[in-house]
Amino acid sequence: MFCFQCEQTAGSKGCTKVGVCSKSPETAKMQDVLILQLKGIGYYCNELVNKGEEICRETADFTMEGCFATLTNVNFDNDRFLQYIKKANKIKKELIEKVGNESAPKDADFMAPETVEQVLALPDMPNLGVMDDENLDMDIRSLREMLIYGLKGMSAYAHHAFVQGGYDKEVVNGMVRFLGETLRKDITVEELLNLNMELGKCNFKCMEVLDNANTGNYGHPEPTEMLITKKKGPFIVVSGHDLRDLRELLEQTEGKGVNIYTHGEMLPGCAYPELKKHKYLIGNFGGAWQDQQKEFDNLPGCILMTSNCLMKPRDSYKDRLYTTSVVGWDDVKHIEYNKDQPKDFTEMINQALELGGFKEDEPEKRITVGFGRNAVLSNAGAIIEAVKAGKIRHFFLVGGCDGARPGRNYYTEFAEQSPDDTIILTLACGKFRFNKLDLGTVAGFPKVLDVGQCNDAYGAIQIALALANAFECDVNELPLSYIISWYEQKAVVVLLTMLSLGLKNIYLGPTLPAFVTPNILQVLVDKFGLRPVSTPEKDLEEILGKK
Ligand code: FSO
Ligand code: SF4
Repeated sequence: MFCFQCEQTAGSKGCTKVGVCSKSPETAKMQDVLILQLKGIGYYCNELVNKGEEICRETADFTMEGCFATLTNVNFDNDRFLQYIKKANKIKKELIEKVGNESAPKDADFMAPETVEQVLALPDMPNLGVMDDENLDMDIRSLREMLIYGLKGMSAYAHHAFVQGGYDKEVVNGMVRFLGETLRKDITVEELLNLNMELGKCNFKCMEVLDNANTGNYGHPEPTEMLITKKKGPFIVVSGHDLRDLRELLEQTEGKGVNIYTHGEMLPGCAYPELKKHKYLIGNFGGAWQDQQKEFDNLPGCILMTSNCLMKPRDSYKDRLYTTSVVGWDDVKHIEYNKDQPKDFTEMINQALELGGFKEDEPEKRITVGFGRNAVLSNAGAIIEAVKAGKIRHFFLVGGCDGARPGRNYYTEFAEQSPDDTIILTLACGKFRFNKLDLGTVAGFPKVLDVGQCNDAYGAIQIALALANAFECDVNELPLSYIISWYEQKAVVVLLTMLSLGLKNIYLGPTLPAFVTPNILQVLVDKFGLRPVSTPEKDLEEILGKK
């Protein structure tokens, strides 16, 4: 196996024996095969679009779901991958019948064998996996993989949008075109750079569609105080990003005496009016994803993983863990997706009741969440005045993924050391590094404003654009800096979106992606002012000293 798609990749070079994330070489092979199939599907779908025809909904759904399943910490179940591989064969066959195979690039028409053993026995071949072709220029490989990882990230957002009624043709057409382009052998660095930027723009649209689906279904997040301590009684912990799953679970637990805690990236779900109206959505349990094995150990309740990040489950809670949607782990109970019907959570609810839950209440602690774009911009007048009066000197968007590697204390220290007249906007699970610290208020606002999940980068960008408009300046002239932490592929596509929108001087950490070669890094530095984080002291001085 060779995988270097995430930040924790072995030795900052690549996982070759087993994934640091626990991905086995077998699962890695299944994923490589599926990705190769999806590249071909992308190519034929794009041909269909070029002929003026539409991609059918089933193919679009499948492409997003298949790609999402290969994202870090999502699916580790080889049998589930085999199902995807078989379906990919079927879809591709139909597509070839429709559009023909005359000018297809090599391996677009690749059909995979249909048993796990046969897939695993496939020899190394061109186009399969990252190191498919020894002679490929490393900068081309770097940008091609960046495009593929970005596509995995966008597929996750598209999938979340699709299941909530947010289907968008522009996003689907972009997805298949970019997938198909990754098969081209004659592609240049320049073309790949442009494709990455186009993907960034396409993902902005995708995040907008998801934002509209979320706010359309559940209303705009509003500042809400959430409990972060345990309450007596049976409970279910819901993790991941899928708000539809949270809603369906809340509807099905109504009146049953089961408390619902959000976990990880589900935390912002507590702030949506149509979700928080359920009074037994009582709070948030635990911290970021990398703490789950410790936090779930012997948990007297059930856990539902609706998307990433899933870690290898310990035996002490494997029997009470449930996956749904694209998530999977061998021997862990899986709740099937019902296209038009709610999922059936009965077994999990009954098990939570049997387990009995926490025995007593912990002393209460609360944090405030729910500063989505609407909540922040409804205070735009007061914010602008506070900036003009010198009460707010600078904004920092400190957001992105958390992770297990040392060095992520940077983000905690950055938040702690940021001066008292600065505000921190935050999003995604990186916020758990500092969102429970009491950092006080600035000009009447909490110092830390939680904008939401990683996909709410859309909302954060809207806030920046609205402020630039109000101050009648370019967005890069705002007193606003981006301090981004990355871990998996959604962070890659969000970064591409920020770059494609012309946002400059982004600080990226805790380490730079292994898939970015020195030459490509230099392009990103020269063109976009992208820079690695150094120390909080130095970076704060550099940023604030400049102003
Ligand atoms: Fe975190 Fe995991 Fe949202 Fe990521 S839970 S690391 S960027 O999957 O998706 O922030
Ligand atoms: Fe390694 Fe990350 Fe790939 Fe897992 S997803 S195999 S940790 S690079």
